[in-house]
Amino acid sequence: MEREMEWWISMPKVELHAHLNGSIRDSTLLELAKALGEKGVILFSDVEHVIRKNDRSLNEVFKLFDLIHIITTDHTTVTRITKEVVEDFASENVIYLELRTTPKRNESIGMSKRSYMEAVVKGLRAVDAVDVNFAPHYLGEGNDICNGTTKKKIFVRLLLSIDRRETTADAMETVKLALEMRDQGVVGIDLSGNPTVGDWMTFLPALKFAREQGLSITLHCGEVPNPKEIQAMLEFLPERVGHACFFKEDHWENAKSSKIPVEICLTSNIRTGSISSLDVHHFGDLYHAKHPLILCTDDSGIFSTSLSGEYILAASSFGLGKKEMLELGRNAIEFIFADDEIKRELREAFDSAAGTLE
Ligand code: 6MZ
Repeated sequence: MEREMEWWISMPKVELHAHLNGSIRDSTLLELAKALGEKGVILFSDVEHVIRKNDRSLNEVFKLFDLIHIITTDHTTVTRITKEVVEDFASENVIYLELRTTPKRNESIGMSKRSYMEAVVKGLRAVDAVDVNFAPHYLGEGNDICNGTTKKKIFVRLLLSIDRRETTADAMETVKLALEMRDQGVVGIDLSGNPTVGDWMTFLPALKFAREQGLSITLHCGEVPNPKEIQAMLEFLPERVGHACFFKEDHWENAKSSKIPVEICLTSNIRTGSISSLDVHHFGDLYHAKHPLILCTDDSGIFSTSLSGEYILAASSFGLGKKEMLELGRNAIEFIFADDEIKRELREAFDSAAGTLE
């Protein structure tokens, strides 16, 4: 059993839908909450049970995010959690990670969207357990030797998220920041946040501008039933969509004919109740239709999962073997927002893993 688990952990993987503040280690979150409790900023006992709770509705998830943001939004903590999140993904052999986060402004502590993102990049630089390639002109340490063994390597690219509570001007500021930070590994824009809040049209000008300037775009789409919004989002032709839980027949026809890749987050969809059970999850239909899809964690901290765990869950729920899962993982390379040179390196890693299966 343990050896079986080891195989899934050692399998190379590509993670394309992971929110920074949703991927924090429980132990770190509790430690930070305790410290703020001692300072009297929050009441630790109120927070502890919320953090430890496992089953939560979509609305409860967003209440928890508000709490997490109080706990984590200072420069030092943002740097720390970024470092830890990258280390955690690398430790389960994620070889390419597109990490997304919402740049935040908090004037009371001198934080701007830019300084928030600088703290994130500082976190990427702070990782030393693995070799992190995070920028296009990265001069890697390549075969750096650590304790006599070659260091593991992970490619990390960043997506800047627009929160659905934001204004058009906020969204535009995020897109401009993304453009300015392209040389630090920013490759795209994500639209996320509570799907019951905000109007898609608010963000359209900023998203159009991002596209004109060459950034790739992924949208949280159909996480709640909202047929008109889903239709409008699909017409925008994003490079990828996340979730797609409440697509109707005509949405699927549209998404399939445009071949829009779907980021699938099984545990998240079940925990938030967006999908009632795995046997009716759209993964099955999409997989058999050979529609482009990518298995992702969404919020590994909040939902107590890992990417290896998501692969095991998909394999056991949909009757797929290791060979098929490795192929599924390899296909994800085609939908990353980074350049062809990286794709080539990633393919090589998958092909050598496939070689050990035969
Ligand atoms: C929509 C989500 C999400 O950006 O502060 N986020 N948005 N649906 C989801 N499904 C469960 N999970 C996370 O990370 C946390 C933020 O990511 C978005 C929300 O806006 C949340 O506040 P960052 O690093």
